[in-house]
Amino acid sequence: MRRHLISFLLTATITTASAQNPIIRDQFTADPTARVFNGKIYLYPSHDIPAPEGQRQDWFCMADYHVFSSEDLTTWTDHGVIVTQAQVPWGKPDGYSMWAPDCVCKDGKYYFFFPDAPKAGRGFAVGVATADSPEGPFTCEPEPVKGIMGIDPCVLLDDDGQAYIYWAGGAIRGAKLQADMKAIEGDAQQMQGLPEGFKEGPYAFKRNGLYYLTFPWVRKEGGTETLAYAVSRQPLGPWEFKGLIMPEHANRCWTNHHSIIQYRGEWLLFYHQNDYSPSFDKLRSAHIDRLTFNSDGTIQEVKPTLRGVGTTPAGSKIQIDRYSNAASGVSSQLIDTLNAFRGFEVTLPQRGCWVQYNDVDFSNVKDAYLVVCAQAQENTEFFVREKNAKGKILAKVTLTVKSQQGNFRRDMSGQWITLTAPLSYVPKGTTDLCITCEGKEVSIDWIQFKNRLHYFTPVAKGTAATTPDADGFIRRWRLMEPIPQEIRSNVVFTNTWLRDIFSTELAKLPKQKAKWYTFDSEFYNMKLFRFAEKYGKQAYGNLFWCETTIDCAEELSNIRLAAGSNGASMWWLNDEEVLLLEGDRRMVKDDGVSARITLRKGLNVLRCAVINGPGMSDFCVRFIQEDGTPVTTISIND
Ligand code: FUB
Repeated sequence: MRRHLISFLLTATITTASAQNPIIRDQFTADPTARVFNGKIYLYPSHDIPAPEGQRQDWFCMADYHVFSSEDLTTWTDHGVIVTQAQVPWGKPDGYSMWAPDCVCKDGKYYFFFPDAPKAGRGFAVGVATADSPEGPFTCEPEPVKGIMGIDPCVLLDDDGQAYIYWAGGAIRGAKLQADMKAIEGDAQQMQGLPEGFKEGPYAFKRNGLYYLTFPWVRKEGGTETLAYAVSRQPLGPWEFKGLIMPEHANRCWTNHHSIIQYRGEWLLFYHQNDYSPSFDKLRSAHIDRLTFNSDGTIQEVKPTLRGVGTTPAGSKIQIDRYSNAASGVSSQLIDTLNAFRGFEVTLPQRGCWVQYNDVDFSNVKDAYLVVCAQAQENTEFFVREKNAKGKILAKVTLTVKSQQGNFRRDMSGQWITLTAPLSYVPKGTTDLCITCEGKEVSIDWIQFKNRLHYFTPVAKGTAATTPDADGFIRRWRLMEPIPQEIRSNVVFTNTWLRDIFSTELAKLPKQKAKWYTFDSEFYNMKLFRFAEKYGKQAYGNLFWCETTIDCAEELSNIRLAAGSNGASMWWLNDEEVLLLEGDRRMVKDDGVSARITLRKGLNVLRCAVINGPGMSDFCVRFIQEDGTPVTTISIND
């Protein structure tokens, strides 16, 4: 039997999207089938594309399938293409008919069911591709499933291991699947008890012993699709029609297509809309909203939201244009109609307007400030508050018109302008935010709570010893508060000038009354100018004394000290000069390397002096072996 291996490695550029609705923000994703595998949500949508030349321009056009996954409903990873039309042995290589798929896992194997146009004949057949992982690679069966002519396959795995397949094509049909999942058992049956009117996209599931058959349904002449459902005590019906899950889309997107899963205790409805293509509804995007069951098993109608589900980290770009709730008059629109994936902005037209964005997680926000991407035509102000329009103020953002274009939309290079504002209050845990307009009209793309970089962490007395990082860089240092220097230009850093100043200052060192601080650097290089900014009198024009104590279990001979500094520096090991980096330098790893030296068994003191005039000061240092590999087996004490 000829089998076709579809290698996802060829196409998998893994990208992530931090998403509300639509959840995938760099391509079109219709007919979203979600499944939970190994504790993660996997999403198998159709992949709408604009029709290439020679294809019908006003119809659905799909050439392949991607799979996406998420654990938090907010960040989605695109695992790349899993099946393409050219790789389906029985499919038309240029059919562009890879409509709504499904994927299920039985006995550790993944079965991906998909419709496609067959090479011979008209209409659609349904194929299966199998894999050992939900991300593929998938291997296509050589023939389509016999007895199924139609679209939108969906598989239900019952508690006893029996699988059922449902599909559409004129009516909704169903059948048992054979144990190998590749053929149906017996004849297909038309599902009974469903309402009159066009139906497609069946999605079946079981909850509390009750079978649910859910489907897009056109309930009235000239209407568009709703999502509806029926229930039964049998997997293949007859069904009792119950009503709507979601009414027609307000913007008249003709199709809707969905799936329903339970994940971490919540029921979720995946469906689609055409937000990124408002004037052509064959380019659609997947959405998620919460779904609620009544105690009698009936389903409450779902109101589509822009916000969708999931918690948004406060440190990410919070797309408040995807709001949970807003005052009347507030609108959300595409930023760039020629590039819809650029996203949306929300406009608050006047004072008193507000927009609410729910479930923002502040647990990782520490010592932060606010960054906003916004624009206005006139001077204005908006506040970021907690919970609602009367809530506690986190930040006040003032926009003052000053750019050459007369607004804030773009700077000279065409980028949106970002502004920052201090925070007067930081909420705890997860909470809702509300933005209130306090002046004239303002449009906002996103807001973000950004933690300040700390560069280094103070080390308390008695803290356990540390080690160099994986590359051997020593990150724990005692720093003396900087000694300001009158240096107008770094051209003075000649050998004799440096020797003179370093020996003078070294002689004074034992009597210095200056304060010492011990830090672990967050980076491989110790950013001395940041230290000076925080603890010194000036950030530029300083001499810095830096020391560290190295504890060696054994003597290490024939090693070298490799250092880089901005600007000049001198290095002593156990009071012996080992290296001088002279001249006006940038900090470069291993810029200067000492002669062979020895780290003795026990404690060793490494000291350096770094001097710089009008520039940012930092240094990095490590010990290297004869062959250039870093020494990492030493301990660093405070
Ligand atoms: O995506 C193409 C077709 O549109 C699907 O198969 C239908 O369910 C409808 O969503």
